[in-house]
Amino acid sequence: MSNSNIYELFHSKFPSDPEAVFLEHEQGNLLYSQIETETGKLAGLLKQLGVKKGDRVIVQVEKSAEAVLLYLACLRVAAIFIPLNTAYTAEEVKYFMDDAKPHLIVCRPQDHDTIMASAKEFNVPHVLTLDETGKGSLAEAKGGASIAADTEHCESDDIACILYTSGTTGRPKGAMLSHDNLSSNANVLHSYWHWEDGDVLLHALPIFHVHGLFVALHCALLNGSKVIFLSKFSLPAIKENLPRSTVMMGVPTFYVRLLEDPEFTTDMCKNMRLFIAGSAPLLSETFKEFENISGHKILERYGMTEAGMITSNPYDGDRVPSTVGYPLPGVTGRIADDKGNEIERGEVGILEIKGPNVFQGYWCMPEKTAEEFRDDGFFITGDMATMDDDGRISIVGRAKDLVISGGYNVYPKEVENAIDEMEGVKESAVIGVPHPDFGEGVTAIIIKENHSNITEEDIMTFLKEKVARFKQPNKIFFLDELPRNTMGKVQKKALRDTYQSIYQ
Ligand code: MLC
Ligand code: AMP
Repeated sequence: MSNSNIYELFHSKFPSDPEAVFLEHEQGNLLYSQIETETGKLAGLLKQLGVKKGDRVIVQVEKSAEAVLLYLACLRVAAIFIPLNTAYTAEEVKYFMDDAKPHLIVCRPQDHDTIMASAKEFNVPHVLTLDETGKGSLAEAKGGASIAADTEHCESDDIACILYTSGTTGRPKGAMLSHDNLSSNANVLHSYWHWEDGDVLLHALPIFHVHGLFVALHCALLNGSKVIFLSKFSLPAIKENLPRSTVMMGVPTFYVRLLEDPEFTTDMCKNMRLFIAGSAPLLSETFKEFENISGHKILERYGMTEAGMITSNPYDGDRVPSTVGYPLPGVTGRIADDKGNEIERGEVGILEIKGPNVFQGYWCMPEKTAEEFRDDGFFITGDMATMDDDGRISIVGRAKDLVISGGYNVYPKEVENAIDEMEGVKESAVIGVPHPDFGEGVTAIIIKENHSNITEEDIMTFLKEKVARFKQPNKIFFLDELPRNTMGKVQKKALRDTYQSIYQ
């Protein structure tokens, strides 16, 4: 019986050249020929710590080559890898610990004491540290571990990763992705985007979400490509490395920022084959301006945590701005009404999808999982979309109350819940309105309790400990009351209309 562990797929594609570079990073080069031994050592350490198949490993660390190796090592021992955004606060991390019940947490050295205290509370057996240069107690312990040479056998539906995504109720849900979810999507993207010999990926995304971890790294691994692995998005580093790259993936903010830079030129893109955008809507002005300056039509694709990549503009055919292209091979999409009935082509409805990329459900939340699937197995994305006669899809809005800021999802309910806990606040509404850099800016409208004199500053201070920085409002407004419809529901559309120009 063949092993469905996705590490085996990657391993089968490693270049035979012993000098082939996988990650070119600040500390040097990680070669493809080093992956097997280095992940073998980490896998040995994981086993020594008692991490078994199906055990959860939470990782909240800065981007580094060692963090990628840790991910691959977790795959090798068939542990369930749970990456967390480094912006999450200690309070947010506590929730994930309690929910996932990990066997091991790997965190930044500066977070060790706080994480350790929570780990004791939730009976997490082990906590190790890893910094941005690859140092920490993980590296020290790895030195003494024996190498695990094997890669654990996995069935196609065994869970490889859990990625947390917040929900409209404000309670994060762990989306379980199987080895087959990941490998089927990686294989499709690798061929759909025509990866070729000699491709070099410029990687500036974080590696705790689908885009930077799965879409970007998996494609490069399947191609045996070199990755120029930047610790984060920075314009000088991008400009320096673009001439040596052939593929870049980014959220729309990357492209907006490049366009604002007068030094960004056609010449800089002379070796580039493909610019890809996703995670948030790419404005058609950005698409057009980028084409004028770089000579490249950005290829926009659409996806989500629960399903990896779902649709893509074509590689050879028309890349049409403000559309996200066609369902990827193997994925079926339909535009449905709120009962799941398919509606006429061209009409706006909710996009529902089915395919090997669709996740296995939310961790320990069977009811929540059931709510998001139709009886015939289609997953309800919560995105409003249209489909042309030829099957091309455009995302035109969201049925779910969600703000996307710089490619990060912010669920208003989660921020409202945090604000409403504050003394002096009667209620709040959080909305997203157009923002020139982040696409949408998180904005809070607050109703104070009678006689309260809380200020914007008080609220920002209060939120600092509660929610990640990117979820905190960019602006706060006070009103006497929230606009409501006859059913008493807050009219967020009216609020968005009122505040739509505040960041312009
Ligand atoms: C940073 N800040 C943000 C922010 N990112 N605020 C709101 N939204 C964001 N996305 C805060 C910082 O903490 C800082 O606060 C201030 O804004 C200015 O920071 P900056 O230095 O200008 O921002 P920067 O660090 O450059 O980050 C911006 C960014 C980054 C766009 C490069 O957010 C990023 O890499 N985004 C990618 C997200 C991503 O990978 N999404 C994929 C999800 S997967 P202060 O107070 O310190 O000034 C998915 C599925 C799919 O969605 O389809 O792909
Ligand atoms: P996440 O849960 O972080 O994976 O975010 C997924 C959501 O991002 C989707 O449900 C969409 O709302 C949004 N999204 C991703 N790609 C695009 C895109 N190209 N255009 C519009 N929205 C997108």
